[in-house]
Parts: sequence; C-alpha cells; structure tokens
Amino acid sequence: HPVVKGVANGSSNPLLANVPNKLFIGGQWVDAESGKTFPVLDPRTGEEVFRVAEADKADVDKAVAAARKAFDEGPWPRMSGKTRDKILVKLAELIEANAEELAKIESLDNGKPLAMSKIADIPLSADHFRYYAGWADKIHGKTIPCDNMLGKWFAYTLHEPIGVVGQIIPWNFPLLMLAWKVAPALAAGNTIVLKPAEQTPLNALRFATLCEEAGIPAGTVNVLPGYGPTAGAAICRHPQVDKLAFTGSTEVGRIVMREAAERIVPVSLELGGKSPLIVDKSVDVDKAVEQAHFACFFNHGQCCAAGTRTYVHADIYDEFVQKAAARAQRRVVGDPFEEATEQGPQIDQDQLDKILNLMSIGEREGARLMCGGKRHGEKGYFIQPTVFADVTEDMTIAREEIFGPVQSILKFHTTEEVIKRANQNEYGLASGILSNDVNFINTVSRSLKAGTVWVNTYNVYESGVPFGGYKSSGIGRDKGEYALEAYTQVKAVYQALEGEPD
Ligand code: TXE
Repeated sequence: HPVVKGVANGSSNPLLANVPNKLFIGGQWVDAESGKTFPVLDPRTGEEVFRVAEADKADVDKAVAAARKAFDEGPWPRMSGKTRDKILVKLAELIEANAEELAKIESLDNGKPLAMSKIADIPLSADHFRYYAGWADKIHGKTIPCDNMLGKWFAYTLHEPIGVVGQIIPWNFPLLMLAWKVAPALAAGNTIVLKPAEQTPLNALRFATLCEEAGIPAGTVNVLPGYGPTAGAAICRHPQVDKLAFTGSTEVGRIVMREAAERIVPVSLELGGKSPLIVDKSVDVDKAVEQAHFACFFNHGQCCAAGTRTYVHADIYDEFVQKAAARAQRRVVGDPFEEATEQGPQIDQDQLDKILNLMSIGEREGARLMCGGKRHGEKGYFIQPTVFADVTEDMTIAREEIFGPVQSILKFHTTEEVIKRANQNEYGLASGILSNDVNFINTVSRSLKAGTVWVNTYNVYESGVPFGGYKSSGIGRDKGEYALEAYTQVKAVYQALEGEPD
C-alpha cells in the first residue's frame, strides 16, 4: 500500500506496515509538538507492539485550526451532497478492499477474536460509511407556509453542518465506534478532530490513510492519538470546537458535558449501561441460554449494551442457571488469532483489575458463583467467563457496569415485578426480551426505559437503526437518520410573499 508515503513507523511487524505512528493534522503526518510518544500494548501479553506520537493541547490547537480552516474555507462543506456521497462510498470500498488487514490490526490492538473483527467490526464499519454516503444528498429541510394579519410569507429550513466537531471514542470497537461518529458528521458536511482511545489508536491511523486515498480534503478529518485528561480535555475545551461527541464512561461523559455547558455547544453522549435481558418461561431453555450467553459475553463483555442482568422466570430458573454456567465453562478463551477462540484478553490492566475486583465484591455480597471468578492464565489480560446466580438489585454487580465476561442471573416471578426491577437502575442503554408470548413481549418492550429493546435476539447493530441511552446512558442517538440531527444546525429562512392572490 503506497499511502504512508515512505514514512518509517519504527515497527518491524509486517501487519503494521501501513499504520503511521504520527498525528494526522491538516492532511500531514506530524510528530507531537512535545516530541512525546506512547506505547500501544498487545493485550495478549501486555507487551509493547507499537509506539505512536502523543497529542496534547498544542497539537489539538493545530488540529482544530486545520479543521476550522477546512470548514470555513475548504471544499468539504461546500461540495454538493452528491460529491460527498461518492467520496464516502469510496471510503466504504477502501475499508472493504483492506478488510483482512484492518481486521488483523483490530484484533492485535483490541484482543477481540479475528473471526469477530472479520464478520462484525470491519464490515459493519464499511456499511456505516456506505449508509451515510446515501444520506449526503438527502439532508434537507422543509417548506412551511405562514401568514397572519400582517402579511404572508413562506419559510424554509436549511439543515447546515455545525462546523468543527470534536469526537472522542473508546477502545471496545475501535473502528466501528469511529465509523459511528465520523460517517454521519462527514455526510452532513462537518470537519472533524477525532481522538481514538489511547489503548487502540492503530485502526484510526490506518483509517486516516484511507481518507487520504478516498480524496477527503486535507483538514477535514484530523486524528490525534493521546490520553483523555490531556488531548481529550483540550478538544472539549477548545473555543473553536462547535460540537462534542463522546462515547465512553458515564464519569467522563459528565466531564465532557460540563465542558460543553461552559461554551454552550451541543453534545452527544453514549455512555455506560447495565442492560437487562428478560427470559420468560415460554422460551426453549437451551436456545435462551445460548442467546443470553451471547448477549452478555459478546466482545468479552466489553459492550456498553451487554445484557449483563439476566432475569429468568422462576419456573425455568434452576435449569437455566445450570445450563448458563455449563455454557460459560465451555467458552473458549485464548489467542484471538486462533480460529476456535471465542474470547480473547480484556483490553488492559485497569480493566482486568476492575473486573476482578467487582467479581470478588459479588462473592462477598452473597451472589452464588457458578463458574469462573478468576483471571485466566498468568500472562496478558484474560479473564475466566463468570456466572453468578441469585443476584439481587442491591448487589454491586447488579448495579455497576463491569465491562467484562460476567453474567449475573436474577430470579423473577411476575411481569409487573420484572419490569419494575429491570428499570431499577441508573442506566437505560439497551435491554432484551426472550419470550414466545406476544402479550408479554408487547407489555415489557413498551415498559422498559431503554434506548434499544431486542426481542428474541441481541446485539444486532444495523446502520439505519438509532442507538443511544435513556437516563445516565447518554444523550442523543448514534446511527440512522437520527444521528444526523446531532451533526446539523437548523436555519429558518422567512421570505416575504408579495402580490400573492388571497
Ligand atoms: O473509559 P473512558 P475507560 C466504561 C466501562 C469501562 C469504564 C472505564 O465501564 O470499564 O467505562 O473505561 C477519553 N476528557 N466504558 O477508562 O475513560 C479516553 O481517552 C476527555 C463504556 O476506558 O471514559 C477515551 O478516548 N476525554 C464505554 C474515552 O474517553 C477523556 C466504552 C473513553 O475512556 C477524558 C468504554 C477527559 N477527561 C468504557 N478522560 C461505552 N459506552 O461503550 C478519558 N477520556
């Protein structure tokens, strides 16, 4: 691939040959102003696999200036929607053309099974760009007739891009979270300063090379690897950033929102979750066990939407608990590059420690440990798939987001009771129902306070379907037509009508 233009990136790993180790600002690959770099670790071993330039405030200033210029003077916001459509389709095609490489980089960086990167992360990312390419020439307003005693007018609305968008994303789906943020922002004509998570900058950098190749004008997309309290905070505080979009912890979401409040800029937040999956007595238990397992353990439990509170009807509870534990014990934990692997390492030492701590709190607070509960092996950040039964809402593991391979099973008796208990949580991101009883499905799906309800399925992420949270899980929606609202301003234009017949 010719895109890195002869820039040596200091790595001898052939898989990383096309990943620049610099910041991407104004269409140039540059070192950090401070000259600092930071390590990218392989979660299988905790060893360094790459070093990349570390952005801080001075680099954010440069990147925002580049994005500002690209917005105020550059071609991107002025292009016709049709031209943006073509370029975004090209970007989708480039992701597809390089899918194998991107999938391997994703698994190396994040630790997720290669099979998952191949069937989920990379194709969904490409699909996202293609989906929003389709919107680029369909973002338009309405014509509104208006008249009163004083005269007649018509008004129309323009849906204009907001300007320079600051986007901060997490490490659990590095390329897909980038796609969720970048694709709608670009379709609407904004320019971007993006900070990938410090744990997983690799595919964001590789993506920037694809932006160049697709013909996205310089300064339109700027990519700044770096840490949250430095580079991330500088993006949030920069007076020339017109909108903030964040996916990550609720704790940092509050900080981002405070910064947005200081400057009165719009903010969209996609934060934590503690999603209930409600298993009714009408199900086929074996099938439900498998679905609930997938809902909770997909991506090593590192999903904001993970179905971590499994509510099971008392009539099938004992059978379900036994089978759920047996399924978790069969889960294959290992090297993400091996075909049989279902679960690789967690992302880093902090997450490993957090999960182990919450598991021991679960035991201390009286949950029944059915399997797992410990680290898997001694190297890297692997954790045993863990199932707790007899969990109740007062326990920490039923309240806090664990973000690891830990399923908590809770027993319920009646529909009213389970609705109340499922909603008894500060989060409201997602939820699920497994049932063959249509009345149960209708009642529960309308009663859950959550941005997504999956019925007899889980973890489906269609580009066209909105995703976001109720309560402390966030503000605004990613994906679908709804996400365009986060990246456009509405301007109302009144025009006098003179000489109109009455
Ligand atoms: O999140 P952070 P962490 C949850 C999950 C996990 C916990 C902590 O429960 O265990 O959060 O994970 C940037 N100003 N989720 O510590 O810190 C940071 O650099 C601006 C849920 O990784 O929120 C990264 O790019 N930015 C979740 C991004 O925020 C800051 C996904 C997310 O990191 C910042 C990830 C600051 N002061 C974790 N501090 C989801 N909703 O999917 C950090 N960042």
